Amino acid sequence: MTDKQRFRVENPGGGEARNAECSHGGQLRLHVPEAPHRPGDEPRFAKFSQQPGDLPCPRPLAAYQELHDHATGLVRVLDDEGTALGPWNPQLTADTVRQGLETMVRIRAYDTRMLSAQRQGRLSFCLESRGEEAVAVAAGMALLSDDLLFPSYRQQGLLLVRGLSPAEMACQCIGNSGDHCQGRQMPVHYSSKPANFVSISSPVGTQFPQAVGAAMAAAYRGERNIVASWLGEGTAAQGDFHYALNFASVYRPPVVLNVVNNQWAISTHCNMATGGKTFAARAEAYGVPGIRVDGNDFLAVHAVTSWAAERARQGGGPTLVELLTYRAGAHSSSDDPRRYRPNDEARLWPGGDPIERLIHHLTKIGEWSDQQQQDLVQRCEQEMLAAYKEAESHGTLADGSQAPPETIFDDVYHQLPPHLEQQRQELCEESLAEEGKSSWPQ
Ligand SMILES: Cc1ncc(C[n+]2csc(CCOP(=O)(O)OP(=O)(O)O)c2C)c(N)n1
Repeated sequence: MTDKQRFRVENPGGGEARNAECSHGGQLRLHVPEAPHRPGDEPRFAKFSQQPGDLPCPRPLAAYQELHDHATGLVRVLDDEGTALGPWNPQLTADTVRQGLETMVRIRAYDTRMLSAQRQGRLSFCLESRGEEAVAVAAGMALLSDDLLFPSYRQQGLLLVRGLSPAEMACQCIGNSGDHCQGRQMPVHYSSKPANFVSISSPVGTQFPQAVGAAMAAAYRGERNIVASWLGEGTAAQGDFHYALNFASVYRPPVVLNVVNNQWAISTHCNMATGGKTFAARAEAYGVPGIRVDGNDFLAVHAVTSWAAERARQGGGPTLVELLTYRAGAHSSSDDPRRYRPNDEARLWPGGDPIERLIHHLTKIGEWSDQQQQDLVQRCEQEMLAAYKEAESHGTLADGSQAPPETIFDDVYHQLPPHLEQQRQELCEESLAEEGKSSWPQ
């Protein structure tokens, strides 16, 4: 081809700009974002330019246009000195804030215990929420217990807020007889009907349209509960995000849609998931209010969730919330982040650590001490050790504990069709022949 031209691939992260061939005339351009830091680089994060008090707290039924600055800016309550300031301060009692701190420390201790069990070969897989505990715990505390939750796999803190026992959660990860799904779900795909916590699904993003649909149903039936859902910023590049926002924009159901922007989707940096300014700003295109909040500021997350929930309860419809945070742990127990990002990124994140920030705040107002913190950490570690031991009393990976094969048909159909009933019978006969080899309680 004689008219083949070369086009330029912009690479704002530095390094060699890549060239590619095209068969058109002229200089075409393709923008391929690079992560700002890779292993060996010195991370340079800009400090948050927004301060607590910079953004007003609008009335719950404000027009979405009134939240333009909230969608592009950052709602904060705790300043760098640990003082709670500004109109978004939720004015929580010291007891409530201490309860938030305790739940965040408990979930971190749970995650740590599960990772250690996985490393010892006692679990096949697990996934931490380290560094972003405030996202789930503060939101969970701001919502009502009837509100229906459609989380992603990193909001296990919601389960502790809703009173699930860590032993029950650990049984789910082991997939033993104490797991109400009887090992038929992947580890960390928790679900709990009493907690109104809908099962996590493996294909990321499906929960957003489901949550919008559930909120539409709640409004249609005249129920009182609202719905909340969470997904990661990487997942916000999926079609499901936009399907959900479109339905939310048309029917205005009572739903709080949260994008947890923790900077990384496994090894893919968040700048690969949006070419726009912020994730929250996408809401404006749908005529929905968008709010960007410091996700490591427990008080700000509580306040923004309360605001969005109140708007939904008053008939104002959906809100899109972007929680700016940092995934301090690995993506999962199968991931090694040292291969794609600098080791000290988490330490240098301008939003700090949510637990440290709340300790700082409580200490500053005279409601917490070093001794209380030490006691709390010790208590939580002991609790999680005991919970794990209790979970293992229902079966472990090592003892070959597995539900009998014929149970794959349980809880699937209200009435099993005849051909599957026949298959079940055949499996039962095989299981009988194997009797005595299984440690699963019959
Ligand atoms: C539809 C689909 N595509 C890909 C995957 C594989 N996968 C699992 S988690 C993940 C990264 C998601 O990142 P993000 O949405 O930012 O959430 P985070 O893990 O950071 O909380 C990917 C690609 C999947 N489970 N489902």
